[in-house]
Amino acid sequence: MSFGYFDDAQKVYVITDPRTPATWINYIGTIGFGGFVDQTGGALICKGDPALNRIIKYIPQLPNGDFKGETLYIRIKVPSGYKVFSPFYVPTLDNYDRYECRVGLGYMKILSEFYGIRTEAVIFVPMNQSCEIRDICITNLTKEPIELDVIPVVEYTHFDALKQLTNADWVPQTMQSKIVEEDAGYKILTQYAFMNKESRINYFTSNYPISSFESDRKIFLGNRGYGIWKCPKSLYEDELSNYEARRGDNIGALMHHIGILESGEHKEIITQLGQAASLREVMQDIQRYRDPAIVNKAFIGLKEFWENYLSKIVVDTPDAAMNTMLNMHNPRQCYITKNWSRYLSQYQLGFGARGIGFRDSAQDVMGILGHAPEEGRELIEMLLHVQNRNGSAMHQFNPVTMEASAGDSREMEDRPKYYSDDHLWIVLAVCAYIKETGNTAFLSKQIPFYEKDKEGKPLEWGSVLEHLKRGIEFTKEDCGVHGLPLLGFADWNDTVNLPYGAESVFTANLYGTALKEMVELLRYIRDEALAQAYEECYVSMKKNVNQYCWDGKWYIRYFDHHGQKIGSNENEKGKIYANAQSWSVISGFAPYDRAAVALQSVNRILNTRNGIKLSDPGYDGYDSEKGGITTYPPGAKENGGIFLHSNPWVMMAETMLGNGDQAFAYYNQINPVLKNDVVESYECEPYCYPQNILGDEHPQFGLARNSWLSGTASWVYQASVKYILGVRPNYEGLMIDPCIPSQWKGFRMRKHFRNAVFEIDVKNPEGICKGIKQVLLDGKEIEGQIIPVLEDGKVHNVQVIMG
Ligand code: IFM
Repeated sequence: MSFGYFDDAQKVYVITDPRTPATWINYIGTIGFGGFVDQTGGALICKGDPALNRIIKYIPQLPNGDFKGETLYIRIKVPSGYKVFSPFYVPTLDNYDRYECRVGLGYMKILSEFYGIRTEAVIFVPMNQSCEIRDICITNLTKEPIELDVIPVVEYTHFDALKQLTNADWVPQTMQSKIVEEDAGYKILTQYAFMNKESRINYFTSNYPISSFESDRKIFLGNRGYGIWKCPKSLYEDELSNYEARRGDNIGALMHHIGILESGEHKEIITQLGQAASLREVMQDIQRYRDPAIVNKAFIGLKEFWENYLSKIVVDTPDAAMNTMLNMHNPRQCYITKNWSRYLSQYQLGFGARGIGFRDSAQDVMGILGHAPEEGRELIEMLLHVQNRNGSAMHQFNPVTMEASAGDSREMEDRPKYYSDDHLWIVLAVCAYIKETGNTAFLSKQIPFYEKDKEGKPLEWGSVLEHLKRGIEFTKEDCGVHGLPLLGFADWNDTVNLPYGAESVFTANLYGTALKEMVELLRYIRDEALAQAYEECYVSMKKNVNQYCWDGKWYIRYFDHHGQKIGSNENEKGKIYANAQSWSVISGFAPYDRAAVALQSVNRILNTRNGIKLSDPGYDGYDSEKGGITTYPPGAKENGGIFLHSNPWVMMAETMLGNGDQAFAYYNQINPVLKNDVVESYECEPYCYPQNILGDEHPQFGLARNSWLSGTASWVYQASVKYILGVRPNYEGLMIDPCIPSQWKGFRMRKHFRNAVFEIDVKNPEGICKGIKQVLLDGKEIEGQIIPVLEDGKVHNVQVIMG
């Protein structure tokens, strides 16, 4: 059973039933102002900081049919009074004749038909603006005139999202609303807000006369506080109470008497929900966005932004589901994760929960470099600001205050206070940025380290290159008894938290990969001495990994603080971990025969029809020495679940061994597009990757959770574009190195690269997975597989013959 379909031509996914198995969302705006909107029009909106400047209240844990954040009521005048319904289905849950929610690029468009009324609402945030627009068009589809009222409603939250849930006295005593009447007869319902200890104004208004309003939830719902959102008592009165709340649960409800809509007639109502330092500051904008033509222009501006973003890489492969993902949904998700890190989703609800994660964003950024490299650089710079002088990095931070924290390691007193991997990811991100842009000057840019003096001034600055070197040095000096990097609080796998002294095979491989990248970079910028020194570090870590970590059929994952192996055939549980296999291939540490055997073990033991499990078998019961991983039942999340983030690493490893058929099979089995028809058991959105799917040890095998903000987006995008399709930026040019399914006759890609556009046409006449016989650039054969940097602003033709 499906709940919608992909319309690639219109660049939307169309949800056709509002009762999706889980709430399905889309992001609007940016972290500057925005949030997400669900398929029933519910919304969570914040400005600058989802934790400390939340605007409307969205509690994802409530049942799907409950009001969340924002809705719209329409009421039809009938002889006995009013018939009230929501054209968004929630919260009135009426029977609808037609419903469609178009999940677009930065917008939601909900079209519904109830009781002969068609409502079309386009919900978006204009580029660089601090207001959410709902452009609502209401049409009478019946043959009779209908008299109706339109009542949009928002429910505010306290600005501190956590306090809203933990302090039920102070919070309601701070909530205050006021109505402001404009000269032109419009009204603006305002609500006090605060950001960074300064007072602000939330505002809710429309382009239509407001006859009355409500700002108190209790009065709106009625029945002395026992009213419900499904049928708010006050909507059965002619007018709302016009109450300006000075405490309590604040809402904004605006009564619009549309009057009589003749058969076929329509009316357009535009609502604005925004925040500003003062109304005066935004009055011009408020007035502008009352004009449908200006709103339409803003919507076109948003469309143009996305079209430009997506146009940088366009593919045409023999696989329709891959094309659907690569030409829209996957790069869109990369941009969303780049913007929101792990700061705001249905699953992550602000700083303290996660904020911007250092390792997360360093990986996310690599997913957008082909589309928006300079936005990527800005994020890289931000991350470097929270790198410590010793080279390690703060685990997460608030991008507004740049206040950072050591993440979950704060909470376990007896565990190390750093993560062994964070700082190494940034090496990969910086190298990827320079390969994409050629901007080696970036290496000299001075950026402060995190530590500050009493006045808040940085204690030390260093060039970007110096930051990278400190990261490498940190790991080099922080090794345990087997010469492998110490685990710290954790490595990429947040949930294995072993006491001090444990070593990480994953971090050893990540360090090896970072060293490989540094050697290549240093040779390019002609620092041969350091390149050689790093090469020696690489060789020595490779030796340790192969000497101590090969378990016969795969690599082990950790040594614990007693020197015992974890991820070994000797263990009863957690015998094998995927990352130790994929990354020993990616780092180049595994010799070919071991690499092949390790990947076969992954296939034999960890692969399922829904994706590759992170480890097997799952631990069954809490073990305080291992930590978080053992809090999950077997088959969930990191404990034997299908942790999607790690699947593309296996795909990449397979391409490195030339196994295009296997790499693509792994790609396909997690492609959300292909879940569209089985989505009832999968549950999450079929248009973006989730973080995890329950594994085959779990009774709900195949159920997905934690969609949108996951490193899966960036890595599947990289695995598919750079490794399966094999078009990879390099310092010298664009490497063409496909590793595709042998059945493919070829594929095409259009890629913008360093101020030129390349139309790449790959042909596979011999039905192989990997290998290049000939490359023609604008009709002339070139030597090797690297298209040189042309930077001439022109379109070039590249013909590639595999063989
Ligand atoms: O690597 C982490 C990530 O930083 C946050 N989510 C879970 C992943 C695996 O533990």
